[in-house]
Amino acid sequence: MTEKKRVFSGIQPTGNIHIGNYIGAGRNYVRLQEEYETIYCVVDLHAMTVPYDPKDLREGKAIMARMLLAMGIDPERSLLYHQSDVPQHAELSWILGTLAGMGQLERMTQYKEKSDKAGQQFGLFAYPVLMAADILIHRAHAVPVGDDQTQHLELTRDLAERFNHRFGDLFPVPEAIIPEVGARVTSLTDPTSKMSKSDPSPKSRVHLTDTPDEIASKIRSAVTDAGSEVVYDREAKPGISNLLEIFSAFDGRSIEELAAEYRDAGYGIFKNAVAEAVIDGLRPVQEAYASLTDEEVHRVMETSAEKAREMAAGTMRLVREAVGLT
Ligand code: ATP
Ligand code: LTN
Repeated sequence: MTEKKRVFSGIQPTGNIHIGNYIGAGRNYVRLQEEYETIYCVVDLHAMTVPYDPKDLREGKAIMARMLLAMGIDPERSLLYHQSDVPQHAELSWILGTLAGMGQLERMTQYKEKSDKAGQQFGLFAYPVLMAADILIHRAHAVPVGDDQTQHLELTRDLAERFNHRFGDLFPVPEAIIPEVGARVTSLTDPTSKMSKSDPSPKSRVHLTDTPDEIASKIRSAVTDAGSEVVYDREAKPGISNLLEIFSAFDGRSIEELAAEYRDAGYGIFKNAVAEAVIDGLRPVQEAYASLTDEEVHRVMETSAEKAREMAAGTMRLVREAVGLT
């Protein structure tokens, strides 16, 4: 029997998860369980790199864990745990930090964007190194993420190669798994910028916990483009194109098919159809979310963390040996 390849991904417990996170990353977490050995992590240490309130972090962790299970992460097939429960992530991060170049870290787009708001602190600067450690501690082969994480994945690959070259082949060089449709869902109020948890306007995004009325109202008021035809053209029609991507992600039909069907329907009818697809697509997730108990969620997180610690300790034994610590 050939061994299954391993997938790892992380998601921050900051703010309320939105359909961009779901389409860009979360849905792939669920799908990949069919084919890969899958490990998912609520990256609470990463969430501390921007100003936050400890109470919100505690709540955010519980909500995110519950939401990931509601989406369909199956504890029989996947590990799902909180990053800080497995101390080897931080330990490996230190070692990888000795291989990371300052210049490369200074060029990280996310660092440049977030340090404007969060201040220039070391945690935010070192963020991508910790992300590399998350992936490499499990010697993962593939990492499902949205488009915005490509640069961080590139750094992870560089660090893996640098480590292997210097200390001997230990890490697979991981590939990003980026969806063809929905890798960069954009804001409903500004279709040229990314849909983001940190956007001050809640109307800019649909949360997975929004009621059907809220979803319909946000999609109906989404900023659209001049003209009246429903066509897919990211440059000329960013608003309509974004809605077509969201529609296709939830409905399952291709963008071409949907654009052909709604071409002359008018924006109003088109938006109602998009809203309906999102409401229907989120219903099972919302039902599962409501029916999970805190105890169930807690149990999964604890059991998985225990297994993840064992696996991570195995990698650290090899790393310590390779770098000369033992
Ligand atoms: P923020 O937008 O506040 O920076 P975030 O939502 O990007 O936060 P995470 O929660 O860590 O940060 O993202 C989880 C996953 O969702 C990542 O794989 C990321 O690439 C993906 N993702 C985030 N926003 C989008 C988006 N608008 N479209 C597609 N994928 C996205
Ligand atoms: N940086 C990612 C979250 C993240 C991650 C990871 C993703 C932290 N560690 C490991 C994949 C693999 C983000 O901001 N979305």
